[in-house]
Amino acid sequence: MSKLDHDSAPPPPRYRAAEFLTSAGKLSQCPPDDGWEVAFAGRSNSGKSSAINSLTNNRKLAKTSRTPGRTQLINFFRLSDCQRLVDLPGYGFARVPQAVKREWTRNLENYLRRRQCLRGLVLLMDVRHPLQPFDNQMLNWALASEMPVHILLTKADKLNRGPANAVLHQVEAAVGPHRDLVSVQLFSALKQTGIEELIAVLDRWLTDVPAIAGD
Ligand SMILES: Nc1nc2c(ncn2[C@@H]2O[C@H](COP(=O)(O)OP(=O)(O)OP(=O)(O)O)[C@@H](O)[C@H]2O)c(=O)[nH]1
Ligand SMILES: [Mg+2]
Repeated sequence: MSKLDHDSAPPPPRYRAAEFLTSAGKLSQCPPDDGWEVAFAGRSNSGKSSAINSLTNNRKLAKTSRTPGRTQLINFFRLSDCQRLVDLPGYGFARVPQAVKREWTRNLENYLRRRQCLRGLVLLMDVRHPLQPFDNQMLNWALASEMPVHILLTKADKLNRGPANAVLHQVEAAVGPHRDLVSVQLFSALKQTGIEELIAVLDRWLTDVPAIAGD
């Protein structure tokens, strides 16, 4: 896509119109690198597929599973001709063979490094186990490449309000120095809470027209 195509923003995305587009095992299998894309990343079992299903109000869209490591491919969901959601393979599941793990990591890194249309990363963490080593690795990568990150503290229904808010404040404090790039919220796919807050962030990213040097 030429720079001129970015001059006007697309309309607000219609999440409920989301459709499965394609799965990619590697970068070369991804859809054309144009328009606006937001990716959901996080440890295996953190609730990525469930969050996408809540957001799109479609329980069958992204496959969810009690068995970690269910989503092994990069899955693309189309919102419009120029806007997509991406369900990234979960990370950090011990029972997957080392060679397979290395391959996932390579594909994930390639996607994150090279995908020009990526406008932001939703980073999901189980509210009971926030900021694990992989989460910090993803955060550091995003900060280094100035990629905006929105942290979803998932499965908030597993904690009472007080303890859940305590985790929220703890994570907010940890990312505080990077407030310009990183935001945090509580989320529950089970109770359908936090969806409006998530949509507000995604609407912004999926319609953002980057300033073009020289304009
Ligand atoms: N209680 C509760 N369980 C949830 C919530 N979100 C997801 N789960 C459960 O957590 C498990 C994993 O959810 P998935 O959405 O498949 O997780 P994922 O991050 O896509 O996992 P991978 O595809 O393996 O990377 C499933 O059993 C879900 O039902 C939530 O908000 N509350
Ligand atoms: Mg999944």
